Amino acid sequence: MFGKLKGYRTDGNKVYFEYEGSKTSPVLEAITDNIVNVLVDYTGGGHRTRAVEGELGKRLNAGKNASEEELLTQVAQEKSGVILKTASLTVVVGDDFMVDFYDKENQPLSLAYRGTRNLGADLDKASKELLSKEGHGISDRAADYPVQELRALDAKDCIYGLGDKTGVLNKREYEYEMWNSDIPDPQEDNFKSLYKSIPFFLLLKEKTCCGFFFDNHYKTFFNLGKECPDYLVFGAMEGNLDYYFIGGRNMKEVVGNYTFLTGRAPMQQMWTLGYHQSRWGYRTEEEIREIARKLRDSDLPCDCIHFDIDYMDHYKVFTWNPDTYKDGRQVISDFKEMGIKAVTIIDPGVKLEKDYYVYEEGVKEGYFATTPEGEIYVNEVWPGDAVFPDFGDAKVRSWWAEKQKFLIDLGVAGVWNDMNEPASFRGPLPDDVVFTDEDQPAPHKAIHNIYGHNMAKATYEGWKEYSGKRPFVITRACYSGSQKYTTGWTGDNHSIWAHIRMAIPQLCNLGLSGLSFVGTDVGGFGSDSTPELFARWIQLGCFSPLFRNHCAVGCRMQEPWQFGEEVLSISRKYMNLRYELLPYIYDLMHECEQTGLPVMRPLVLEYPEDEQVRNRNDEFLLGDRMLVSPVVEQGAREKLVYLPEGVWYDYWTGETLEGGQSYIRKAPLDTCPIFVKAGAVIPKYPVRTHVGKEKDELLILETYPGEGIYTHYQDNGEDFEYRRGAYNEYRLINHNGRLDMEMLHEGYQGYGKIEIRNKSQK
Ligand code: MIG
Repeated sequence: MFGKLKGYRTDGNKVYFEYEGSKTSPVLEAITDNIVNVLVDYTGGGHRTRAVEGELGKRLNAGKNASEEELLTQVAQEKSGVILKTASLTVVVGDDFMVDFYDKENQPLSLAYRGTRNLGADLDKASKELLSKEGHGISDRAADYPVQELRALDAKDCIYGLGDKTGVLNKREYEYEMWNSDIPDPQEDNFKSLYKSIPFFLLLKEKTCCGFFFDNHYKTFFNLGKECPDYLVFGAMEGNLDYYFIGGRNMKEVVGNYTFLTGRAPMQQMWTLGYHQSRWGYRTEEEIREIARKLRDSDLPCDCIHFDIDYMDHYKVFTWNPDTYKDGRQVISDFKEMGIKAVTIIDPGVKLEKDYYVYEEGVKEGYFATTPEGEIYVNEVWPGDAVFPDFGDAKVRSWWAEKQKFLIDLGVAGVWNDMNEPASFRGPLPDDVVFTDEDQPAPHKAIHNIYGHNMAKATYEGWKEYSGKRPFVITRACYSGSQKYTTGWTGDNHSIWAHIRMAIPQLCNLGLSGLSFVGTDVGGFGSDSTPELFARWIQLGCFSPLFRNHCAVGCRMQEPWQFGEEVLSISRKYMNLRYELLPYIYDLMHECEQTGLPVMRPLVLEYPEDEQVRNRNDEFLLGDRMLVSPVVEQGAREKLVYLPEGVWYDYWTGETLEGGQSYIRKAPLDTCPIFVKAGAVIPKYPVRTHVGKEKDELLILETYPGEGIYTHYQDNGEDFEYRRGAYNEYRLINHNGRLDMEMLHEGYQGYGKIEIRNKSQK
């Protein structure tokens, strides 16, 4: 539809193209050496990015050159088209706005698709009606989206990322939509969307890797070789074609560059890495106190109990139920004595009730979304009729930020944001409900996918300002870039084997999508767990960045002691192991803040050239040196484990195993197979009931035979002092168990004692 390329002009790092068949001039802009933005400004509004923030985001949204540096080393017309070069990329732009990306060795990273579109045949209306009588949902034939981009696929290409989607790790051959959705049915592989919209994917070819971030927060579509094996297509019904092509020398660098653009998850408080206990349906203060007592009496480590909607007065946010939970103050301070923090749930829906302060304040200031006629828009959620804060307005965000004081003053330690798709009981919010998108009104359909993002941002800003600590926010809905503000959990899974299996690719893809600090509801949210399923899920939870056991009211109770002695002791074993591994996981979070690399990694991220790992759904790496291969099949007492190249040690037996092959490993109910790479150093703490009990007295360094370098990070685990230099960094060089230690940075009190433990070779 663009036709022949007529000409181009440059403006700094931007190149505008003119086509015979199109009034809009597409623009390419080098953002860094490795990131090129492609914009076809159909709306005339330019960029409206909410994912890229800070100075970069401001410049993009203002239509200015994103970078002041000269990034384009060459722009020249040649036979094949206009050639743009940066220090790392070559881009060729030709007729019909075909854009090809190459690395600096001229290896193709991603080429435009030049063939015809294969839309296939559509069903006629009568057949559709007949099928729908028995309840078959017939999805529309892949629409010819007005905003779309087609990229060529080679036979071996794999695709990863896209946030929290269900199904397998490699998204090639599948189709997805980005539309934040709360669907209570058990999530299946064929679900097109879940709660989060992260329109970023990695395209891994045999030798190269690149990424595409389609920054359009209307509903967007991704068909990844399903429509036709020769191409992938992403598109939208509205908005702009506004995407970032992201290069890098390998998969890790592409993830790094995506998170450079959209931001990296900041350090969390150390205690947030501990075990969290939760349930919807701790109906009274007495019930929740009993849980805390039981945790301690059962000798289980725990740092936090979550207060679900039960604690609120008629589900009114920023209130406590005076009958069942009093005012919260006493229970929170008693928990504190026990080393247990309280995290409370906060939904966006504000109860429509005269004289309820949150409602009255919002009405007075005009903080709620309205109908196109200007009346406050009402739908139903837990409190009954409810209204929706307009988080896209900075004033509303400051108000919401200030509301957090209510919780902070009571001693609450963090906030869990739920229902922020936003979910609603009386049908979905209509497309035209009026919200704000920063500087202008915007219909619901334009802001839906960033509603959770904006709510999390408001919450984060409130906690940052008023608590003085690193804010701990957990969200259900979010968008690209939300990792700057919040951690996440994967929503309402079920206590079924299919869902413990799903957890691994889902968490791995979230990590590749920038949201590193994530977890599933351990044990499963809906349905009833079995002792065996729970034991296996605790093992997986032990290695998930966020380790929270949570389940739904009405389902089988799911605390570790509900399944008999054997499962209780298995739970204790893995919860204790989690506490031993805290400094290792903390180091990974520090690495994540620096580089954007996730804590929990699919094997393909570390070994992208190994074809054996490109479709590996049932194991993962914690960092780059610990491989976890959980059992996710009922009845299995063995596990087929694949180890990538190199030498590995069985964590439990010490046995040496040569990589590049598979092994059948014993996995009785109390064993989750774990392997550590030769030369590794794993920092550990002694087992403790909660973080902060014994303040960093002893550090254990577990060394594995071989050569390796490891950097260990230490700070106060609480606030932002580390950004002013209050941290230590130790460089540890492992020569077969002999450790050389060097201080790379010294800005915090050190350990009382450092103990080296050589794991010997068997
Ligand atoms: O639809 O607050 O995903 O974790 O326990 C129910 C009650 C609303 C959904 C969340 C779940 C939470 C539940 N909430």
